[in-house]
Amino acid sequence: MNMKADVQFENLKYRKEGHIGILTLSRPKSLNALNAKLLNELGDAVDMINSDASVHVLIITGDGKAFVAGADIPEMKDYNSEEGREWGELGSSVFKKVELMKIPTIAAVNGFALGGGCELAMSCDIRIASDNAKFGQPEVGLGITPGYSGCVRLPRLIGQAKAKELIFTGDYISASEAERLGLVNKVVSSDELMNVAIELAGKIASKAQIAVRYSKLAINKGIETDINTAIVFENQIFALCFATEDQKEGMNAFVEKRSPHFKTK
Ligand code: DAK
Repeated sequence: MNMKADVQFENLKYRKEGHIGILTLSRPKSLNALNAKLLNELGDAVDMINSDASVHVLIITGDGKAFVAGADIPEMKDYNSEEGREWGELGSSVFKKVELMKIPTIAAVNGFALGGGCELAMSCDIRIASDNAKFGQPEVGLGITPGYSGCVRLPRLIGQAKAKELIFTGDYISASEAERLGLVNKVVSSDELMNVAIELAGKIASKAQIAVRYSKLAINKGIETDINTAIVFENQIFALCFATEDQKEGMNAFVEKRSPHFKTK
């Protein structure tokens, strides 16, 4: 059992390295399949991390040979439609929480990212994959559709045609193919995965955090809305930066030819 503050987890491990939070999904005997217990814990962990101002970037990864091999098939197989609805709402709300975290999130995909696992990775801002990772939305082979935004996020990331091919066939793709399609940012060896993810997180954590978070907000809102509204929103967000100490510090440091010391203020 892993314990942090007053939150206890059975299926998650959580640790911090400086300003970086590292959350590991840990049901390795079931390839970290998402059951109700794990989904509830993931939601609690996100709440906990959201309330910790010292965490600037979150990395989500998996224990063992999978990132997440999907939703827990034995757990859901006998659900009636009401139970299926409740369970679907639980997962959707947790994934939405991940997407809406104000801090940047990085999925360090260490193996299978299938179904709900691919959807969890897509709920993160950036995906780094190990070269043995596999991605796919195999739901139609189980008689269901992707239910945690696969039909929504995958076409936005890789385009409709490829998303439809992957979802209609249930085929798995390699990490390098996922990189080629724009589903993952970078592929590295398994040994290097966490180092690369931590290095990337560290680089982000060294910048002005309010500006990083505003940028995330402007990108996410911009994608959801029409271009003119998105540009107005971006302009408002840009203007707000001038109310921060970090903007003064960043620009003064440039003029004074020194490194900035940001305070997230
Ligand atoms: N659920 C539960 N257990 C799983 C699992 C899963 N998704 N995937 C693997 N496991 C378990 C296996 O049953 C096995 O357990 P034991 O038999 O040892 O007890 C253990 O993990 C190791 O798996 P394998 O022995 O199969 O390992 P292999 O390396 O041979 O194969 C594999 C790895 C990933 C290719 C294979 O395990 C596999 O095909 N797994 C299923 C992948 C899959 O179909 N995933 C998609 C699940 S569907 C919804 C929203 C979302 C969803 C549904 C509804 N609503 C809004 C209502 C999401 C759906 C999904 O994600």
